[in-house]
Amino acid sequence: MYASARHSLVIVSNRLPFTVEPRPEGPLFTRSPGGLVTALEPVLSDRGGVWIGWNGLNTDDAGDLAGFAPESQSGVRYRALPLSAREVARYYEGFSNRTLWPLFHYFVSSTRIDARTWRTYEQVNQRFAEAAVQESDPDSMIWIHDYQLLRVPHYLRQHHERARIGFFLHVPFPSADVFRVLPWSRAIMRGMLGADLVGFHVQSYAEHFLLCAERLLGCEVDSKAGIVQFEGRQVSVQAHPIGVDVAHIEALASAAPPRPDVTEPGDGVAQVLGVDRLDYSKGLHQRLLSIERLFELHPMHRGRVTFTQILVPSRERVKEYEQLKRDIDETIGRVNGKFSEGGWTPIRYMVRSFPQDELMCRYHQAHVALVTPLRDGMNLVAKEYVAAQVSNDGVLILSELAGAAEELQEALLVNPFDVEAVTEALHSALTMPRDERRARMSALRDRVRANDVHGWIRRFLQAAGLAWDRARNTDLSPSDRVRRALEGWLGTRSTVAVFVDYDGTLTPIVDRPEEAVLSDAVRELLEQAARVPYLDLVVVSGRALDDVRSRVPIPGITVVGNHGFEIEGPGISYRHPHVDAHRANIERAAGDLARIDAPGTQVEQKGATVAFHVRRVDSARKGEAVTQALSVLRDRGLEVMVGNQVVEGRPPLDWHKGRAVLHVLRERHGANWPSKVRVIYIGDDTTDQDAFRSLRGIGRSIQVGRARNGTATADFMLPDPAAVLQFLRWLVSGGFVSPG
Ligand code: GDG
Repeated sequence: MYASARHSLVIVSNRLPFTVEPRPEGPLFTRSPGGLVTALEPVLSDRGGVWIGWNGLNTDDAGDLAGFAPESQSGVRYRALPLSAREVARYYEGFSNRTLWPLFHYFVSSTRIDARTWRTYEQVNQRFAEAAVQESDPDSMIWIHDYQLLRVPHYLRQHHERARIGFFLHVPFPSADVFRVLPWSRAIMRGMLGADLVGFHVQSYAEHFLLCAERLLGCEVDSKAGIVQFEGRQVSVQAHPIGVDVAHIEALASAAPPRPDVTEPGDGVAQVLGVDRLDYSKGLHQRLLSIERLFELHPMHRGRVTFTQILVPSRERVKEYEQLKRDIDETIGRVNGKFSEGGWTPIRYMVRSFPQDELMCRYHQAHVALVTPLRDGMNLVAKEYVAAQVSNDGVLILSELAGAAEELQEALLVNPFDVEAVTEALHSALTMPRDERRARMSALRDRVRANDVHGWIRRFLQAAGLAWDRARNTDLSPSDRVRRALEGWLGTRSTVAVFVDYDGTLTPIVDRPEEAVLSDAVRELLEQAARVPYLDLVVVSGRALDDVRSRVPIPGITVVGNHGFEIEGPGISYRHPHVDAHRANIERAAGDLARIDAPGTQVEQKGATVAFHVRRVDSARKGEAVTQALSVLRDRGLEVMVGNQVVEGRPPLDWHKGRAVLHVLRERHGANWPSKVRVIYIGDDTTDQDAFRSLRGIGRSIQVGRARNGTATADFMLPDPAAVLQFLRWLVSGGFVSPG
């Protein structure tokens, strides 16, 4: 039935698809209604496999029953993961529902930050992963669902590097600035990135996630392709909007009695319907205020419109939900008290669950559906209402902050916080001509039909299989390799000192040295780096100090110029004590070099040192020009360095970039800096090799591009400045800081 049917399927979700009630005659299992369950079970039975989850009881109250699941039915096995009362309180009610749920729905101020609940969440996620390992074979496809299990992919990957893992988030993934409020945001990113495919309802959630991978972990990200390079694998990140079981809903709705037409005055009472889990994200309070405003601003609807709200109780042990229920009771009482007349009550209110056929019948009967969550991953009620409009009638009012709004553009889209706008949308819906209703609804129905829940499952599993193939077929990118090698080492000190060369490392090599300017991306990153407390950033160059300063005008960054003879930065102002004694000699050498007769040469007088550039000299004459320069510099008693398209003369003092680096470290962090600081030096030039040598064993060095003399003295290699940028981005992101 499904394309990737050859591998057995393991579904891992917080809840199993049934409730259990202890009864004296034995436990009573009641299957949960809902399209996802009915759509997944045939796939499970077809492929063979198991569904792992919690059965809703806890071991303290229910003992062994908390680990109980019904016997296998039609080839589907369930495995119940028993949780203690304390685990339920901390993992489920705590971290899942008091931390992740509000944060992911942008209720930042209601988000609890509690390290104890996080620890339990970790432990329970680990147990889910262990159960999945036990229930799967090496080829199984493991599909993990939702925000309660964000760390499970990581634990599974740790156990089995080649496991096939898909993860789907049913709630929104918030923007990076909101997500990083969570002290464990990086651990959660690593958790989700354990999967081969990370799926979201809509593109904007996928985009938020990709940005977080880049910002928080410093991963290389291809946003267009939806690929994150993570620990040597390519993780696919995609939008897979969930659908509903359209055919089933249509069948139930078609069996319902026809809906009365109420377009003309005196036709009867128009029905407006709301169906939600009792949750503060669903915008219930604002919705009730919109109903109240409707009867105030448009009295023509009094006696002619009834709003029915169905509320399914949920998370009753979480305090915020009790308060919400009280507020709703109060508001409904007030509105009904204000407007009820004769036999008419404006708001009808039912707090309980209905059988699915009855619910679909109510959808069908409703002239208008009011779906106004303040934030919602998708919102299935909107799609179910559309599917139930078998006569292509009915008007959907939908929050633009629900994921469903991305697909259901023909609905009346509203901002759910704008009470009067919702009121006006209601008025338009109730007075909308039939032609417009039909035009909108038939377009919506086409959309909902094209992506039903069966298609969703098929596409997700196919995409997860492809993502697994892709993840396996890649080599590590160079900067990933370096990161992986340094990750553990970096995480063990509180400060990281990063020395980075300028030309050829931060900027690509150009023909004229004065044209080497920082790109906006590098400059922004360095500015960011300068603000990161654990980073000590130092730019090192053979250029004169003032020259480097003017190219890197970023306060807080230390600059080493003239191959180390000049240093300036917070708390340091250094000039080699003997350098001035050689100044006149350097000037004379510069004069001699200027007289070398070869078009394209360029002499750079840098005060403490002098450089003779030959990049633009015709290749036939280059060798001769270099030989002449070498003899001029030697005649002047200077130490000579041959770099990339450049010959340099400097005072014959035992001083170089390596010694300058050690000087900076001692000045800044004290003589025992190696016990406090991790040091990385990144450079492309021959002169950088002095620093590589000085740091051997006490720091790590990275050669950019091929080493000029062919001997690699650095610990690692990066191909070019673009890879350096990626690597620095990762350092700035703190991606190596250990989780927890
Ligand atoms: C999460 C995300 C995302 C409601 N009352 C009854 C009943 N229901 C069913 C509805 C619908 C489901 O419950 C509610 O689904 P939603 O999508 O509206 O919301 P959440 O529960 O918050 O679900 C959400 C969803 O996951 C799927 O990915 O869309 O954004 O928050 O199917 O029909 N069903 C029955 N009786 C009721 O009284 N039988």
